[in-house]
Amino acid sequence: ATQQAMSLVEHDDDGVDPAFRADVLEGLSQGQKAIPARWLYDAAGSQLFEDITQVEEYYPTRCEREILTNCTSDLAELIGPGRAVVEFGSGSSVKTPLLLNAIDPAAYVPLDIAGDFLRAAAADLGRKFPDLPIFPLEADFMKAVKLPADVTAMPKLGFFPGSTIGNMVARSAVDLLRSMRETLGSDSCLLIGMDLIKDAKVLEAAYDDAAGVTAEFNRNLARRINRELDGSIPVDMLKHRAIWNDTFARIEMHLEAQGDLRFEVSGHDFTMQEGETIHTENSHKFDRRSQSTLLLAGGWTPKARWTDSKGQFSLILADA
Ligand code: AVJ
Repeated sequence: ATQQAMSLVEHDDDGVDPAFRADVLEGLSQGQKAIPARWLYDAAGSQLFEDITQVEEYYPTRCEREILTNCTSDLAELIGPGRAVVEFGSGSSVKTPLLLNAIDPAAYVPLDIAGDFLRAAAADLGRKFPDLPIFPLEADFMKAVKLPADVTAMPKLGFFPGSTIGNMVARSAVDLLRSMRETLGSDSCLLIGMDLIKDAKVLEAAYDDAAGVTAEFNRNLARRINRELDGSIPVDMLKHRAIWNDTFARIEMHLEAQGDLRFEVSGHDFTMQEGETIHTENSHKFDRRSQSTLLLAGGWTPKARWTDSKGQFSLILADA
């Protein structure tokens, strides 16, 4: 049974999250313009991301699904039944049934910042699992969250698939892992997807697909700014770029000005020179050791690890 979604997200009278306006105005005022990646996920952006998971070049979703399909008996054995599964950034929850079927949980708490998307996905999952109590929570998982009272007594399993942890620089990733541990408790465990370092060509193709879906996903951020923050960004003058940064072991997404631009956002003037970029996302990649280091720094002890048949992606189970 799916409960009514609770919301921990603020909205102004005009329906805009004030943190969005603050992040955009501050981010566009910096030398290297940069906007935090989480603002890519409004309803349109969340849908575009779902479309990305279907394109040939974007391997992570496929690989993670392969892993989840093949490790179900391991998961049943290592995690066991009766846990409350808390999914951070649940999105469309397409991978969730694989996990829920494997471990027989007592409750499911999907947590996402895109409220409408969250509600639709939770209702959908409720139809697939009619006997499972579902408590959707509209929240920014970067902040510590208070879980619904109904699940506080249950042991928790955090589920953080998709390598979303890779969106954060190490220091924020460690903060997040620590706050997850606080949210979930000291008898919890965490099942986390982490993408692996590989050939730069493969990575750049995954983040700049031939059909241009990722480009639309990136440009949607500029459209969202225009829509919600009364902006005049000439979206068609921004080119999508996906660049492998080897020093930081990450793919970076940028929006590059195709000419000298001037525009307004919320009554503030901004300019971009031709070639200047807005940095819109980092997607860090890992190897086995950097994964362990990050998890341990965040308070989690790796316990089991699986990769797909091509060794492109990994799923890790860790104990609090
Ligand atoms: C949803 C954060 C896992 O980094 O691979 C996909 C987002 N950005 N293509 C990723 C994304 C461009 C995705 N995560």
